[in-house]
Amino acid sequence: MFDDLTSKLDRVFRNLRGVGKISESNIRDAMADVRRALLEADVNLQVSRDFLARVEEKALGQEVMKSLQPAQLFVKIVHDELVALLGEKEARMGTAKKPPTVIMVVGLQGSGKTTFCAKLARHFKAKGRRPLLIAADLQRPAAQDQLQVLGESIGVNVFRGESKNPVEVCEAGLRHARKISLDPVILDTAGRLHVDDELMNELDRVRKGTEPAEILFVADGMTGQDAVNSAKAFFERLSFSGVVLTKMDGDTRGGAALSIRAVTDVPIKFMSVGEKLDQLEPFHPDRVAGRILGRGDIVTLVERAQATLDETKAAELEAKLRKADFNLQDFLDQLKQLKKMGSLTDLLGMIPGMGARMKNVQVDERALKHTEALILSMTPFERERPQVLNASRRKRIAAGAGLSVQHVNRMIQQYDQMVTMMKQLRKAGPGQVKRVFGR
Ligand SMILES: Nc1nc2c(ncn2[C@@H]2O[C@H](COP(=O)(O)OP(=O)(O)OP(=O)(O)O)[C@@H](O)[C@H]2O)c(=O)[nH]1
Ligand SMILES: [Mg+2]
Repeated sequence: MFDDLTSKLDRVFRNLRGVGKISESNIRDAMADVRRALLEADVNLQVSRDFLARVEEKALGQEVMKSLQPAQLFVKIVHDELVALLGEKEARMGTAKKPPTVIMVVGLQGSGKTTFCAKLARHFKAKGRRPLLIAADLQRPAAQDQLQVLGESIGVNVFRGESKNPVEVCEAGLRHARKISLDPVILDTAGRLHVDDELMNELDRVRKGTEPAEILFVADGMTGQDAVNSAKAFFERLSFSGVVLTKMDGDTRGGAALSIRAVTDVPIKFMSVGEKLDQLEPFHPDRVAGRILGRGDIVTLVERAQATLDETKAAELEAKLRKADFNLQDFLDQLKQLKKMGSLTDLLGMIPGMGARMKNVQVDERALKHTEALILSMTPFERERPQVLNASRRKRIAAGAGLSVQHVNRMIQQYDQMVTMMKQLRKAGPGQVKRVFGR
């Protein structure tokens, strides 16, 4: 997802880090590079202009140049503005005052409506609800069968009407849902290649007949600005309440994701990331921004560091997190620093590449004390060069700390794992993000 954009932005930030002392012209160069990256990602021109203006205002206003970590602060400004662009907070789904809640799904042909309807039904079913899918696409002969097959695969009822009129099918389906208490009711409507009056009139009639609490517009994330244009056209006729971005698993440049919210002012509610029915995610603007920046959630990590440690310590921590060749003394220091900031497992989860790997690594208080005792019983030489720790040295260290050789071995193993992950963090580029998030 966003691989290309991610690597371009990464290059901008790296360049900025590379210059010794940052000047206003460095910032302006960086802005120009960000601008190019956004345009190449097919972000709407006006959206991109407004975005850059806000970043520039903050970057020059917040005295990025005078800060201890100018490049880092610049990244944070870009991140915050990306989050704002993507919609700030996670948007909730509307519910009807009186059940069932009707969710009408609309969009262009092939955008992924039917697949999304099934995913959404699965999502609600997993939460203990009893959804009903209504096959209201009567345009294509196979459309109802497609929904039926998907519904059966997830054990969700699919309503197919006798009528040839989608409005009547929806109304009959709704009566059926009321009778046997199914909720929510998801309407899979027909798509067209282009927005036309016939389609819009039909959708409008369905809307009047079912009074949906939510109308979700499904936009093909692969199509960039085209998705934005069709969203605009749909919105004018059918003021929908939420956007769904599909095919975000593909090689999407990011244009649709970054522009659609700003252009329509409607929140993005879900993101589809594959053809399988469990590949649906509620849309979290902050996490998506983190992914675009190829950083897992390291921004939160740095913020937390800033809140807990002083600025110099935070800078040290950042540098060390990015440095793969740190020794056992650093290892101990980091464990102690990190401990101050909150649960270690939680923190490690924010580092790209760490979360999944650290699952089985126990970093509890007691282990921390052991680690400290073991490292203190080493000579400075051994702390600098853990590779010299042969059997007899390990035995001596264990005895010195009042622990067993197994403790030493386990500690070294953890250290090695951490070094490996630090290396991953260092090269955390787009490929990495893809691997970490599995898409
Ligand atoms: N890779 C990927 N493919 C998807 C995703 N969502 C849907 N698709 C595929 O896109 C194609 C079209 O999906 P449909 O759900 O049939 O789209 P639709 O909007 O209902 O199409 P019409 O009913 O013809 O208008 C199918 O081959 C889906 O498997 C996604 O998130 N990722
Ligand atoms: Mg369909």
